[in-house]
Amino acid sequence: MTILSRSYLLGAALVMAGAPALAEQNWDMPTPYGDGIFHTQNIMQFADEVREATDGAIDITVHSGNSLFGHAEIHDVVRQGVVPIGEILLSRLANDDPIFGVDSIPFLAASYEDAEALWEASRPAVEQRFEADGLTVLFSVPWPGQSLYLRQPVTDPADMAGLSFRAYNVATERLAELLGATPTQIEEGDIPTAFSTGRVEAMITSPSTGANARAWDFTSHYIDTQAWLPKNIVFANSSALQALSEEQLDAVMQAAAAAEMRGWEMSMAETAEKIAALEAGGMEIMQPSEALSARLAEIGEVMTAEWLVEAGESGQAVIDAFRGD
Ligand code: PCA
Repeated sequence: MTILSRSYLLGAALVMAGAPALAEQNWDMPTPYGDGIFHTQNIMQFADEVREATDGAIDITVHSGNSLFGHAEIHDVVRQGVVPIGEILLSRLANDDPIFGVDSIPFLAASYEDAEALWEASRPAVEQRFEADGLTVLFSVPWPGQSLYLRQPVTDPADMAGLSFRAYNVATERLAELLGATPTQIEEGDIPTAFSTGRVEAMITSPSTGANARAWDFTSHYIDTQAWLPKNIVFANSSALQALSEEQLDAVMQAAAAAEMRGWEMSMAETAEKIAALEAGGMEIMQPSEALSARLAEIGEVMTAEWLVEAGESGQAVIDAFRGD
Protein backbone atom coordinates (compact mmCIF):
# COMPACT_ATOMS: atom_id res chain seq x y z
CA MET A 1 0.00 0.00 0.00
CA THR A 2 1.35 3.41 -0.91
CA ILE A 3 1.76 6.19 1.60
CA LEU A 4 -0.88 8.17 -0.25
CA SER A 5 -3.57 5.53 -0.08
CA ARG A 6 -2.72 4.78 3.54
CA SER A 7 -3.22 8.39 4.52
CA TYR A 8 -6.41 8.42 2.47
CA LEU A 9 -7.78 5.43 4.40
CA LEU A 10 -6.69 6.93 7.69
CA GLY A 11 -8.44 10.17 6.74
CA ALA A 12 -11.61 8.38 5.73
CA ALA A 13 -11.61 6.38 8.98
CA LEU A 14 -11.22 9.54 11.02
CA VAL A 15 -14.10 11.24 9.24
CA MET A 16 -16.32 8.21 9.79
CA ALA A 17 -15.43 8.12 13.46
CA GLY A 18 -16.06 11.86 13.72
CA ALA A 19 -12.57 12.05 15.16
CA PRO A 20 -11.02 15.21 16.53
CA ALA A 21 -9.19 17.60 14.20
CA LEU A 22 -5.80 16.58 12.92
CA ALA A 23 -2.82 18.61 14.05
CA GLU A 24 -2.09 21.88 12.31
CA GLN A 25 -1.63 21.60 8.56
CA ASN A 26 0.35 23.96 6.39
CA TRP A 27 -1.06 24.00 2.89
CA ASP A 28 0.97 25.48 0.07
CA MET A 29 -1.28 26.90 -2.67
CA PRO A 30 0.33 27.77 -6.00
CA THR A 31 -1.32 30.14 -8.48
CA PRO A 32 0.02 31.47 -11.80
CA TYR A 33 -1.26 34.99 -11.16
CA GLY A 34 0.40 37.87 -9.33
CA ASP A 35 -0.57 39.82 -6.21
CA GLY A 36 -2.01 42.71 -8.24
CA ILE A 37 -4.75 40.47 -9.69
CA PHE A 38 -8.17 40.29 -7.99
CA HIS A 39 -8.22 36.47 -8.21
CA THR A 40 -5.10 36.35 -6.05
CA GLN A 41 -6.58 38.83 -3.57
CA ASN A 42 -9.70 36.67 -3.45
CA ILE A 43 -7.81 33.44 -2.70
CA MET A 44 -5.77 35.22 -0.04
CA GLN A 45 -9.02 36.18 1.66
CA PHE A 46 -10.21 32.57 1.25
CA ALA A 47 -7.01 31.43 3.02
CA ASP A 48 -7.61 33.95 5.84
CA GLU A 49 -11.18 32.74 6.29
CA VAL A 50 -10.14 29.07 6.39
CA ARG A 51 -7.42 29.89 8.94
CA GLU A 52 -9.90 31.77 11.13
CA ALA A 53 -12.68 29.20 10.88
CA THR A 54 -10.30 26.36 11.80
CA ASP A 55 -8.53 28.24 14.62
CA GLY A 56 -5.34 28.17 12.63
CA ALA A 57 -5.43 24.39 12.08
CA ILE A 58 -5.43 24.80 8.27
CA ASP A 59 -2.88 27.40 7.36
CA ILE A 60 -2.93 28.05 3.60
CA THR A 61 0.03 29.95 2.11
CA VAL A 62 -0.67 31.40 -1.34
CA HIS A 63 2.36 31.26 -3.66
CA SER A 64 1.49 33.77 -6.38
CA GLY A 65 2.93 34.50 -9.82
CA ASN A 66 4.17 30.98 -10.69
CA SER A 67 6.65 31.26 -7.79
CA LEU A 68 6.25 27.71 -6.45
CA PHE A 69 5.20 25.82 -9.59
CA GLY A 70 4.65 26.97 -13.18
CA HIS A 71 1.13 27.21 -14.57
CA ALA A 72 1.54 24.03 -16.62
CA GLU A 73 2.57 22.02 -13.52
CA ILE A 74 -0.03 23.09 -10.98
CA HIS A 75 -2.79 20.63 -11.98
CA ASP A 76 -0.33 17.72 -11.86
CA VAL A 77 1.29 18.60 -8.54
CA VAL A 78 -2.10 18.88 -6.82
CA ARG A 79 -3.18 15.58 -8.41
CA GLN A 80 -0.01 13.89 -7.19
CA GLY A 81 -0.47 15.33 -3.70
CA VAL A 82 2.78 17.32 -3.82
CA VAL A 83 0.64 20.27 -2.71
CA PRO A 84 -2.97 19.90 -1.47
CA ILE A 85 -4.55 22.86 -3.28
CA GLY A 86 -4.00 25.14 -6.28
CA GLU A 87 -5.46 27.54 -8.81
CA ILE A 88 -5.23 27.58 -12.61
CA LEU A 89 -7.03 28.94 -15.65
CA LEU A 90 -9.56 26.15 -16.26
CA SER A 91 -9.30 26.30 -20.07
CA ARG A 92 -5.59 25.50 -19.85
CA LEU A 93 -6.81 21.91 -19.46
CA ALA A 94 -8.79 21.90 -22.72
CA ASN A 95 -6.36 19.41 -24.26
CA ASP A 96 -7.27 16.92 -21.50
CA ASP A 97 -11.01 17.32 -22.06
CA PRO A 98 -12.94 19.79 -24.23
CA ILE A 99 -15.38 20.51 -21.36
CA PHE A 100 -12.63 22.58 -19.72
CA GLY A 101 -12.54 24.92 -22.72
CA VAL A 102 -16.25 25.69 -23.05
CA ASP A 103 -15.87 29.06 -21.28
CA SER A 104 -13.34 30.29 -23.86
CA ILE A 105 -15.46 30.18 -27.02
CA PRO A 106 -15.99 33.74 -28.33
CA PHE A 107 -19.53 35.04 -27.83
CA LEU A 108 -21.01 31.78 -26.57
CA ALA A 109 -21.43 33.33 -23.11
CA ALA A 110 -20.13 36.89 -23.12
CA SER A 111 -22.12 38.44 -20.24
CA TYR A 112 -21.88 37.63 -16.53
CA GLU A 113 -25.42 36.29 -16.63
CA ASP A 114 -24.61 33.94 -19.50
CA ALA A 115 -21.26 32.99 -17.97
CA GLU A 116 -23.05 32.03 -14.77
CA ALA A 117 -25.59 29.94 -16.67
CA LEU A 118 -22.77 28.24 -18.60
CA TRP A 119 -20.91 27.49 -15.35
CA GLU A 120 -24.08 26.03 -13.87
CA ALA A 121 -24.59 23.88 -16.98
CA SER A 122 -20.97 22.70 -17.17
CA ARG A 123 -20.07 22.43 -13.49
CA PRO A 124 -21.26 18.82 -12.94
CA ALA A 125 -19.18 17.60 -15.91
CA VAL A 126 -16.13 19.61 -14.78
CA GLU A 127 -16.47 18.28 -11.23
CA GLN A 128 -16.78 14.69 -12.41
CA ARG A 129 -13.72 15.00 -14.60
CA PHE A 130 -11.73 16.45 -11.67
CA GLU A 131 -13.02 13.69 -9.38
CA ALA A 132 -11.77 11.06 -11.81
CA ASP A 133 -8.30 12.50 -11.20
CA GLY A 134 -8.70 12.47 -7.40
CA LEU A 135 -9.41 16.20 -7.30
CA THR A 136 -12.26 18.21 -5.77
CA VAL A 137 -13.46 21.47 -7.33
CA LEU A 138 -13.75 24.17 -4.67
CA PHE A 139 -14.76 27.23 -6.66
CA SER A 140 -14.45 29.02 -9.98
CA VAL A 141 -14.38 32.74 -10.81
CA PRO A 142 -14.39 34.43 -14.24
CA TRP A 143 -12.04 37.07 -15.57
CA PRO A 144 -13.74 40.15 -17.01
CA GLY A 145 -14.59 40.09 -20.73
CA GLN A 146 -11.77 39.54 -23.17
CA SER A 147 -10.91 42.53 -25.34
CA LEU A 148 -8.27 43.48 -27.90
CA TYR A 149 -5.01 45.38 -27.26
CA LEU A 150 -3.42 46.72 -30.43
CA ARG A 151 -0.91 49.22 -31.70
CA GLN A 152 -3.29 50.70 -34.25
CA PRO A 153 -7.02 51.58 -34.34
CA VAL A 154 -8.13 48.50 -36.29
CA THR A 155 -11.58 48.74 -37.86
CA ASP A 156 -11.04 46.28 -40.72
CA PRO A 157 -10.46 42.77 -39.32
CA ALA A 158 -8.18 42.07 -42.30
CA ASP A 159 -5.68 44.46 -40.70
CA MET A 160 -5.02 41.87 -38.00
CA ALA A 161 -3.64 39.38 -40.51
CA GLY A 162 0.04 38.73 -39.97
CA LEU A 163 0.21 40.20 -36.45
CA SER A 164 2.15 38.23 -33.85
CA PHE A 165 -0.54 37.59 -31.29
CA ARG A 166 -0.22 36.57 -27.65
CA ALA A 167 -2.22 33.45 -26.69
CA TYR A 168 -2.88 31.93 -23.24
CA ASN A 169 -4.84 28.73 -24.09
CA VAL A 170 -5.86 26.70 -27.16
CA ALA A 171 -8.91 28.87 -27.84
CA THR A 172 -6.88 32.11 -28.06
CA GLU A 173 -4.47 30.27 -30.34
CA ARG A 174 -7.34 29.23 -32.60
CA LEU A 175 -8.85 32.72 -32.54
CA ALA A 176 -5.52 34.22 -33.62
CA GLU A 177 -5.28 31.70 -36.47
CA LEU A 178 -8.81 32.48 -37.65
CA LEU A 179 -7.90 36.19 -37.68
CA GLY A 180 -4.89 35.34 -39.82
CA ALA A 181 -2.52 36.28 -36.99
CA THR A 182 0.35 34.18 -35.61
CA PRO A 183 -0.17 32.98 -32.03
CA THR A 184 2.54 32.60 -29.36
CA GLN A 185 1.78 31.26 -25.89
CA ILE A 186 2.92 33.70 -23.21
CA GLU A 187 2.22 33.46 -19.47
CA GLU A 188 0.41 36.44 -17.99
CA GLY A 189 3.42 37.56 -15.95
CA ASP A 190 5.62 37.60 -19.07
CA ILE A 191 3.38 39.90 -21.14
CA PRO A 192 5.40 43.15 -20.78
CA THR A 193 8.67 41.42 -21.72
CA ALA A 194 7.06 39.59 -24.66
CA PHE A 195 5.89 42.92 -26.09
CA SER A 196 9.09 44.83 -25.35
CA THR A 197 11.24 42.16 -26.96
CA GLY A 198 8.99 42.01 -30.03
CA ARG A 199 7.78 38.43 -29.57
CA VAL A 200 4.19 39.67 -29.80
CA GLU A 201 2.46 42.89 -30.86
CA ALA A 202 -1.22 42.28 -30.06
CA MET A 203 -3.35 40.37 -27.52
CA ILE A 204 -6.83 39.67 -26.24
CA THR A 205 -7.31 39.62 -22.48
CA SER A 206 -9.28 41.25 -19.66
CA PRO A 207 -8.96 44.86 -18.54
CA SER A 208 -7.61 43.37 -15.26
CA THR A 209 -4.65 41.73 -16.96
CA GLY A 210 -4.16 44.69 -19.32
CA ALA A 211 -4.05 47.22 -16.50
CA ASN A 212 -1.87 45.00 -14.31
CA ALA A 213 0.64 44.64 -17.17
CA ARG A 214 0.51 48.41 -17.88
CA ALA A 215 -0.60 47.70 -21.43
CA TRP A 216 -0.30 51.43 -22.29
CA ASP A 217 3.49 50.99 -22.18
CA PHE A 218 3.41 48.72 -25.24
CA THR A 219 -0.01 49.06 -26.96
CA SER A 220 -2.14 52.12 -27.76
CA HIS A 221 -5.67 50.94 -28.53
CA TYR A 222 -8.11 48.92 -26.44
CA ILE A 223 -11.07 47.54 -28.43
CA ASP A 224 -13.86 46.63 -26.04
CA THR A 225 -15.04 43.33 -27.51
CA GLN A 226 -15.73 41.58 -24.15
CA ALA A 227 -15.96 38.37 -26.13
CA TRP A 228 -15.92 35.72 -23.37
CA LEU A 229 -15.25 35.30 -19.64
CA PRO A 230 -12.68 32.54 -19.04
CA LYS A 231 -12.60 31.19 -15.49
CA ASN A 232 -9.96 30.36 -12.93
CA ILE A 233 -10.62 27.24 -10.90
CA VAL A 234 -9.50 26.43 -7.36
CA PHE A 235 -9.30 22.74 -6.57
CA ALA A 236 -7.94 20.44 -3.88
CA ASN A 237 -6.50 16.96 -3.71
CA SER A 238 -9.47 14.86 -2.54
CA SER A 239 -7.33 12.75 -0.19
CA ALA A 240 -6.15 15.91 1.55
CA LEU A 241 -9.78 16.92 2.07
CA GLN A 242 -10.75 13.46 3.30
CA ALA A 243 -8.02 13.68 5.94
CA LEU A 244 -9.78 16.66 7.53
CA SER A 245 -12.26 16.48 10.38
CA GLU A 246 -15.86 17.08 9.45
CA GLU A 247 -15.77 20.59 10.92
CA GLN A 248 -12.60 21.44 9.07
CA LEU A 249 -14.00 20.17 5.80
CA ASP A 250 -17.15 22.23 6.39
CA ALA A 251 -15.01 25.31 7.05
CA VAL A 252 -13.11 24.83 3.78
CA MET A 253 -16.30 24.25 1.75
CA GLN A 254 -18.07 27.25 3.30
CA ALA A 255 -15.09 29.53 2.66
CA ALA A 256 -15.00 28.21 -0.91
CA ALA A 257 -18.68 29.03 -1.52
CA ALA A 258 -18.12 32.53 -0.10
CA ALA A 259 -15.03 33.00 -2.28
CA GLU A 260 -16.98 32.04 -5.40
CA MET A 261 -19.68 34.64 -4.67
CA ARG A 262 -17.16 37.32 -3.73
CA GLY A 263 -14.99 36.56 -6.76
CA TRP A 264 -17.83 36.97 -9.27
CA GLU A 265 -18.70 40.32 -7.69
CA MET A 266 -15.07 41.45 -7.74
CA SER A 267 -14.83 40.44 -11.39
CA MET A 268 -17.94 42.44 -12.35
CA ALA A 269 -16.71 45.53 -10.52
CA GLU A 270 -13.29 45.21 -12.17
CA THR A 271 -14.54 45.57 -15.72
CA ALA A 272 -15.37 49.30 -15.67
CA GLU A 273 -12.68 50.11 -13.08
CA LYS A 274 -9.86 48.63 -15.11
CA ILE A 275 -11.06 50.03 -18.44
CA ALA A 276 -10.87 53.43 -16.71
CA ALA A 277 -7.33 52.56 -15.57
CA LEU A 278 -6.35 51.74 -19.17
CA GLU A 279 -7.73 55.08 -20.30
CA ALA A 280 -5.95 56.90 -17.46
CA GLY A 281 -2.75 55.16 -18.55
CA GLY A 282 -3.15 56.75 -21.97
CA MET A 283 -4.87 54.09 -24.07
CA GLU A 284 -7.57 54.95 -26.54
CA ILE A 285 -10.78 53.05 -25.71
CA MET A 286 -12.70 52.02 -28.84
CA GLN A 287 -15.85 50.06 -29.56
CA PRO A 288 -15.41 47.38 -32.24
CA SER A 289 -16.40 48.46 -35.76
CA GLU A 290 -19.33 46.68 -37.40
CA ALA A 291 -16.96 44.76 -39.63
CA LEU A 292 -14.81 43.63 -36.71
CA SER A 293 -17.87 42.64 -34.64
CA ALA A 294 -19.25 40.67 -37.58
CA ARG A 295 -15.94 38.84 -38.13
CA LEU A 296 -15.61 37.99 -34.44
CA ALA A 297 -19.19 36.73 -34.33
CA GLU A 298 -18.43 34.53 -37.34
CA ILE A 299 -15.31 33.19 -35.62
CA GLY A 300 -17.43 32.47 -32.55
CA GLU A 301 -19.78 30.36 -34.70
CA VAL A 302 -16.87 28.47 -36.22
CA MET A 303 -15.31 27.80 -32.82
CA THR A 304 -18.63 26.69 -31.30
CA ALA A 305 -19.09 24.21 -34.16
CA GLU A 306 -15.51 22.95 -33.79
CA TRP A 307 -15.97 22.57 -30.05
CA LEU A 308 -19.18 20.55 -30.53
CA VAL A 309 -17.43 18.15 -32.89
CA GLU A 310 -14.68 17.64 -30.32
CA ALA A 311 -16.93 17.46 -27.26
CA GLY A 312 -19.54 15.16 -28.83
CA GLU A 313 -22.83 14.27 -27.16
CA SER A 314 -21.83 15.27 -23.67
CA GLY A 315 -20.74 18.66 -25.02
CA GLN A 316 -24.07 19.07 -26.81
CA ALA A 317 -25.85 18.24 -23.54
CA VAL A 318 -23.97 21.06 -21.77
CA ILE A 319 -24.84 23.55 -24.52
CA ASP A 320 -28.49 22.43 -24.43
CA ALA A 321 -28.59 22.83 -20.65
CA PHE A 322 -26.99 26.26 -20.98
CA ARG A 323 -29.49 27.39 -23.60
CA GLY A 324 -32.35 25.91 -21.62
CA ASP A 325 -33.34 23.54 -24.47
N1 PCA B 1 -6.14 37.08 -17.94
C1 PCA B 1 -5.37 35.86 -18.07
C2 PCA B 1 -6.37 34.85 -18.53
C3 PCA B 1 -7.54 35.60 -19.02
C4 PCA B 1 -7.34 36.97 -18.51
O1 PCA B 1 -8.14 37.87 -18.54
C5 PCA B 1 -4.29 35.99 -19.08
O2 PCA B 1 -4.32 36.94 -19.87
O3 PCA B 1 -3.45 35.12 -19.13
